[in-house]
Amino acid sequence: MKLCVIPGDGIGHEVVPVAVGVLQAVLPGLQLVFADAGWEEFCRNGKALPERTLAAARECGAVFFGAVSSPMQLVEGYRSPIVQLRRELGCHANIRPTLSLPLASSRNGIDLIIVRENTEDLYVGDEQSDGEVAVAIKRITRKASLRVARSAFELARNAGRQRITIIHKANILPRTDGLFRDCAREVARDFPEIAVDEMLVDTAALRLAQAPESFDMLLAPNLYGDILSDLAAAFGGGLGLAPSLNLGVAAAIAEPVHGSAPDIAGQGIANPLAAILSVAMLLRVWWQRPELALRIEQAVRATLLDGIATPDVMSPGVTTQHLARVVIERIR
Ligand code: GGG
Repeated sequence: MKLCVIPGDGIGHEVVPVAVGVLQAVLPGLQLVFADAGWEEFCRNGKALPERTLAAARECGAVFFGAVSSPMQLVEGYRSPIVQLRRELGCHANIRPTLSLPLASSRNGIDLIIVRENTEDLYVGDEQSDGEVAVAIKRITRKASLRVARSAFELARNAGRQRITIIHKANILPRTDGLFRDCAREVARDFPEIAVDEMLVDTAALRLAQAPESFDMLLAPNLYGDILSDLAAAFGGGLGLAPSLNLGVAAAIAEPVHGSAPDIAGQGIANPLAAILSVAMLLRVWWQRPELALRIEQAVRATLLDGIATPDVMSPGVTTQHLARVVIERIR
């Protein structure tokens, strides 16, 4: 087993090494290949995703990506390395669970998964501007919509889930979002045991804010999935505890949902649990080792139950390193 480890920017350098330590506690034989990507790498060498990093990721198949700080304004030659990496590795589905956790969550009873299409929609950033008019292309294809829907329904079947809610805005965007919705409905016919409903994205945002426990799984186009999953994460204890897995046929990228958090980078207080829970997803879904994933998840839960967390969850909190050490002790 080989893992390509890309810490990226900011707190990626802090949470990724400790999450790798947790992974090694359950998988001691794991071979690691470290690689660079991100804004810091772009500033050093002029490429946010160097060829050698892409080659290492392709060779390993399993990738662990930390965080990236893409600039808020146009920088010639720069493209988001994580968006490129997801596309280059064909990771067409982004799986983002939110779970009520002890100590951290503001509500009980939440156990939902958002499956987000990962390769197209406005999120690819296909923009043009002449200074007066700016245009972004929202491209939705039948192929990508069917592919992500099938992954979502297969995941639902394997995880024993009951219902998938298809998210769209087809009343305003009947061609693009309508196509996404119709493809999801088409795939749903092959999974009669899973109930299907649909919801406009604005209604889904309201419902998520009011009653997140009422959802089981949500299937969404790229941009809506990005936004709704951050909203859902607020109930799971915030972005510091929100894991994700980018899933493809030949590769998977485990990736905490949070970004590089420049405001706290370098202080040693970043919450490593999103990164730790992301590698657990890699174990469960990609390496098909659910028993090892469960050991990590139970250790995280036990740590929180003991009242140990970083400052984003409680005050005074412990350091990143301290929290990871406690999780490893609970695993052993
Ligand atoms: N770990 C996910 C992450 O870094 N999120 C921030 C993000 O994706 N920002 C957009 C970008 O920098 O490309």
